Amino acid sequence: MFMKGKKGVILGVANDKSIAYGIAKACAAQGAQIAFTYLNDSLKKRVVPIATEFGSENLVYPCDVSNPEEIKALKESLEKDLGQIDFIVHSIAFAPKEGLSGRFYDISKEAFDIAMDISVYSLIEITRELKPLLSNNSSILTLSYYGGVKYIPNYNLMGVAKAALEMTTKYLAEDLGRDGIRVNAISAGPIKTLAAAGISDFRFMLKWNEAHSPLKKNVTIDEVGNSGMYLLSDLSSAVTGEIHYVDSGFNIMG
Ligand code: 0WD
Repeated sequence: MFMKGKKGVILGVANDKSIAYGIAKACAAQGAQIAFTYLNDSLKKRVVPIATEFGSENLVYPCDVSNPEEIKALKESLEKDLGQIDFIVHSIAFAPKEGLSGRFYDISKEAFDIAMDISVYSLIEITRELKPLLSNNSSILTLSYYGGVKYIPNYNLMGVAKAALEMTTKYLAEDLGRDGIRVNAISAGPIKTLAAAGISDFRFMLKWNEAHSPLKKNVTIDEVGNSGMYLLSDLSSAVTGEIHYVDSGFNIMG
């Protein structure tokens, strides 16, 4: 029971295919108490049954991270219902469709700002707003992708956002280390989820990864979940600012 006695919040469950769901499953199996958020009413219908599955039916809150008021309200609700927390999972990203295909130089400033706001700045804002609730032995986890390090076809604007997210992880790790708060990212291999459906030719990415990774297979949300549990638990008490690849080893290939 590596998460026994630990309480936390997971943002970014859209359905039971979400990476955040895999992380919730692994943390719950190790004894964590988990609060969940949902983006909007149509996703609420999917998130409530998932929260119920983990005994968290009274710990489900709205949070559209593009709305600072909803982040502030989340802090109030968590404080009331959980008091102190020990972990935060930020499994959220969004880029307008125009940023995920076509010529890169055509991206509008509006699309760029939206992608950076929701996929990157939200990690900073959530961390700042929830920091008063974080224990001095806590862990924050976000999700990245290799397209933030190397060119990946069609990943375009999200690649730039992931590069910014990875550096945000490192600067936050330095800043919060003095408070006993660790900040890490998992760079996951491609997985068929709702968010992935927005990326043109995603099936090709899956096939390419499978064929060219050392393990010759794609990763599952359970595998990402297990690694996430490790980074959120005291098993990784000396690990911070890390971008941990859970990608069947794809990133080492030349
Ligand atoms: O191949 C993949 N699926 C990979 C995903 C490989 C490597 C990394 N990732 C990352 C994603 O970029 C993202 O950061 O993992 C994270 C989770 O993505 P996911 O599990 O693949 O996708 P999904 O199940 O769709 O969850 C992402 C959720 C949103 O779902 P939709 O599909 O409705 O956009 O992020 C949430 C939303 O629930 N989200 C928001 N939450 C709060 N406020 C917002 C927002 N404004 N926008 C999106």
